[in-house]
This record gives sequence, structure tokens and C-alpha cells, in this order.
Amino acid sequence: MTSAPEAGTPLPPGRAGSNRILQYVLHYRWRYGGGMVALILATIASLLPPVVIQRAVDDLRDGIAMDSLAQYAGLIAILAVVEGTLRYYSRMVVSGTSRMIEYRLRDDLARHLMALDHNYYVHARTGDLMSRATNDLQAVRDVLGPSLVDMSRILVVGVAGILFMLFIDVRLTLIALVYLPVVIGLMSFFETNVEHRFMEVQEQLSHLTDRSQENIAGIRAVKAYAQEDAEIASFAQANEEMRGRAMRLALYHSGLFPIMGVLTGAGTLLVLWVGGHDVVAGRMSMGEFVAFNFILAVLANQLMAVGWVVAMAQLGTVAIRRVNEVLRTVPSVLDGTGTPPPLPVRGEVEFTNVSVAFEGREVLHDVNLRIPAGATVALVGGTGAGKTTLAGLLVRLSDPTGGSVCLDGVDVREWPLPLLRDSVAFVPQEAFLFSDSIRENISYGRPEAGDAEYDLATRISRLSNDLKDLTDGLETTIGERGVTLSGGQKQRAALARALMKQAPVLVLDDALSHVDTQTEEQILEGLNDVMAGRTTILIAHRTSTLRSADLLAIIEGGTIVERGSHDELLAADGVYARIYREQLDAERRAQEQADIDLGGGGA
Ligand code: DGT
Ligand code: MG
Repeated sequence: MTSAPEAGTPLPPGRAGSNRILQYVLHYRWRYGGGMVALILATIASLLPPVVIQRAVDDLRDGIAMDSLAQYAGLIAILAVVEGTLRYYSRMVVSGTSRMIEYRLRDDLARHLMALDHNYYVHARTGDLMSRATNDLQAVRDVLGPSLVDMSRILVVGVAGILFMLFIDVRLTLIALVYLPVVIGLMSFFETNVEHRFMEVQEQLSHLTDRSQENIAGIRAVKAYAQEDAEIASFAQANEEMRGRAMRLALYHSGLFPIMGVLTGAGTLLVLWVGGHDVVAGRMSMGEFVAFNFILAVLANQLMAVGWVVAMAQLGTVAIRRVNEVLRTVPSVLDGTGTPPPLPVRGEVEFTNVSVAFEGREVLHDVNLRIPAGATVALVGGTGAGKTTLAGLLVRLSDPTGGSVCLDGVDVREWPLPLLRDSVAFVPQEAFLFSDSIRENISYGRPEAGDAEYDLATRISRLSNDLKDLTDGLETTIGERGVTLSGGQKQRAALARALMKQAPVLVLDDALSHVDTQTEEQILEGLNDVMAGRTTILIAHRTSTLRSADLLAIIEGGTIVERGSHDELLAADGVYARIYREQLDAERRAQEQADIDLGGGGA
């Protein structure tokens, strides 16, 4: 059998077609087995008192001594204690196991969500994932715990009860169960309906979670556009839809229970009538009649719960499917299995005939670029040109659809992912900070860093100037996603974080766009020192930033159309020269406008 991996050991991410939940159930088969045995014994213990009562009643008719009556009573009491203990044990074991499975699944889900790549999150919705990781996981636990116990109990009581009844009187048993076919028909009707309704409820819940999450995360945009009322109205509408769906589910969910009550009640009535006649006619003893009714009552009690349990099982099935859907997604970026590259990493980067397409649309094609170890290369191009996409290939945010990307002569797809990502410090276009202290944020991934490293990173990123103004310096907590910092501060914190890694390759994806020109120049100057001998890929729009690069690669129409140093490209008088002149013009006009404004204000 496939043994489930211990929580804490990395799982092979989502083998397609594997059913993680079933694997766990099989893994705990002995615990489940123990619980089931206890359950069966408890059930038998619960069905024995009627037999004792049968004897007692028959003995009573024949006239017995008080002390043998006390013996019967004592026996029933002992049976009750045995049953209770066994039932407690089985419920404890099975519920406990379901919680263990829940814990492992939660662990797996978290691990899997970390393993899934950029592409997955382009399509996934946060709220939906949150809903699956919480509500659905709970439903899975319930079905593998309490619901499983209930289902098994009903099954065992059903089979054992019917056997007991058959043993007493076959004809009466058939009469008592005349309604069973109706029950089975009803069950299948409710089953499909509950499943559909529950699916609808969970989908709407995902949608609601998603909306709340977006509204809270995007509260600034909501307020800036005065959309509070509109958002509230649209949320209310979604919530109303949720209520409607939940009510429809409740209709089916609770419907079977009372119907079962009526049916079992009718069965009991028939038995009383027919059985009563049998006793009067002497075809059945009084004891048998009492015992039969007793068992029937136990059975009816259990059957009434069938509706409830069927519904629960249905909910569980849907939830299992939704959790498995996430677990089964195979990440498209998998750890390389080739021979590891030689260490230490030098930082030579080479793009060969690289093309990238998103959903059939080609964004980059036939890109060739070699960056010698230690060089600084700038990627230049209009917005949407594919600069981020190209740089992202190096850390495998996605993989190229054609061609190859090599670091130190080894295809990045062959690299072990952790080593690859340790070797390349990537400062993304949108700085992301966690709601933690600045220290925790910049030491992200390097918790063991010492003071000297913090000093260097904050000095080069010029974050040190801001730290003086912050109440607690490095220990200042910066709110969710760094809301208490300015755009430029966030970018510099992200830069400091990347510098802490001291990786052989640094990628700055428009990482200084919110920093003023003067500070930017200071940062680049400082970077020159720390990056000596290391490779830097610089993406920027300002030509003042770009001119320091050894090589500029101009991307247009999905490929590199020009390359060379700043001076060479100006001399060539091509695309770069045009961009440069346009920027100079714009700056000059801005300056003139400022002079006019100043002059006008002074007059
Ligand atoms: P920027 O940052 O505005 O200066 O532009 P670039 O040059 O960094 O552009 P980039 O690489 O982010 O995007 C190039 C094109 O590819 C653009 O049309 C958007 C598209 N694209 C980028 N990432 C994805 C993705 O994950 N999925 C899809 N479907 N399209 C993407
Ligand atoms: Mg970009």
C-alpha cells in the first residue's frame, strides 16, 4: 500500500491522479479498523438488552423470583456500561484520526500552494483558495470523523437489527420493513440534490470570500473612488444569493429526516397491530413481541438519521473533490533533476533563442542575450515589451516556450530550484512587504544575518536615512503590505532585502521607479561597489539610470532590436537614441515650465 508521507517531509507536489485523502485514510487503516471493531461490539451490546427483556418478560408470565429479576436488571446495566465505553472509544479514535488527517491535509495544502507556480496564481482566486483551505477542509474532517462513525453505526445497527428481528419472526420483520424500498428511492433523490446544492453553496462562499478579501486589500482604491456604497450593495447581493442557495440546501438537507420519521413510525404501527394479533392468537410469546418492538425502535431511531448522514456524506464528497482539485494541480515549474551546476556560482547568464507565449499569444520570440559574469546589463523597452517576463525566466517564474535560459552554462530547468533562487536576488516590480517589522522584512530568507549585513543593505539602499525618522528604526512594524511606508520606502526595503542575500546575480525590475533621481543615482553608485564581480540585470525607464550599464538591450516587438553601450547606441541613432532624445526633451520642457511658473509667481 502507498503509505502517506510524514507531515513535515516534502511531498512530491500533486502527483496527477493521486487521491491524497484516500491515501491518508488507508494510512490510518488500523486506527479506523480499531474504531470499527469497537463500534460493532458496541452495537451488539446495544441490541442484547431486548433479548434479556424478552427472557424477563416471558419469565414474569411464568412467575419468577425477585432476585432473578434483579439479575436481569444487573445484566442490562452491565451491557449499557460496556456499550457506552465501546462507543466512546470508537468515536474518540475515529474523530481523533479525522483530525490527524485534517492536520496533514492542511499541511499538504500549504506546502502545495507554495510549490505551485506563478502561472497557477494568474488564474487562481485568493478567496476561493482560502475557502477551500478552511470550509472544505472542515467538511472533509467531518465526513472522515463523526459522519463516518454515524454511517457505520447505522449500517451495523441496520444489519444486526434486521438479523435479530428475522431470528424472532420473519413475517413480522418483512411487515416492519415494507417501506424500505421507498426509503432507498428517496435517498437517491436527496443524494444528488444535496450534492448539487452544496456545490452551489461552496462556490458562492468562495465568491463571497474572494469579494471580501479584495475589498479589504483594495480598500484604498474603494475609498479613493467613493465606491463604498456600490461595494456594499454588490456584496449584499452576493450575500443574498448565498442565503438563497443555503436555504435551498437546507430544504433537501433537512427534508429526509422527518420523512424517515413518518415512515418508520408507520412501520412501528403496523408491527403493533399485526404482532399484537399474533400474541393474542398465541403465535408469538409476549417476550418476543416486546423484544421485537424494542429492536424495531432502536432500528427506527437509526434509520431516521440516515437522511442526515447521507447528506453529510454528500457534503463531504463535494469538499473532498474541492480539496483534491487543488492538491492534484501539478506545478508547471518543477525542481530540476539534472547534474547540479559547479559551485561557486559565477553568474554568467545566457538566453538562447528564447520565446515565450501566454495562452497562445507570443510575448517574446527569438531572444538571444549573453551576459558575462560580473557585467551589468540593462533591459530597455516600452511598457508591456516583455522585460519582466524575460528577467523572470532566470528565476523560473515561468519557463520559456522555446529556447533555453542558462546560468553558468547550465539550463535553469536543470538547476535545483532552491539553489537557483538563492543565486539570483530578484527585486520585483511591485515591492511586496509583510505585515511585520522592517528587520523581519529585509532579513526575509536570511534570519541569521548579522548587524554588519543590515548596515550594508540599509546603507546601499539608502533606507538608513528613513530609519532615523521611524519610531523604532528597524523594529518598526509596517502594517499589512507595508501600508505605513511610502512607495519609494517600500522599494528600497525590497532592495535591501535582495542585497541581504548577497547573491551572485541581482535583478532589479524597475525597482527604483518611485525613488527620486538623486537618491537613485546614490543607490546605483553604492551598488557599483557591492556588485563588483557580480552580475546585474537592470530594468528601468530613465535613461539616467541606464547609462551606467555595460550593455543595453532594447526590446521591441518581442525581441532585441538593438544592443550596445549608451554611447554606441546614441551614435547608432536608432530606437534608443530616439527614447533618449524624447526623455531629454520632456525634461527640458518640464524645466522650462517650472521656470515659467516660478517667474510668473514672482511677478
Ligand atoms: P512594464 O513592466 O510595464 O514596463 O512591462 P514589461 O516589459 O515588464 O512587460 P511584461 O513582461 O510584464 O509583460 C509582457 C506582456 O506579457 C504583456 O502584454 C502582459 C503579458 N503577460 C505578462 N505576464 C503574463 C502572465 O502571467 N499571463 C499572461 N496571460 N500574460 C502575461
Ligand atoms: Mg515589467
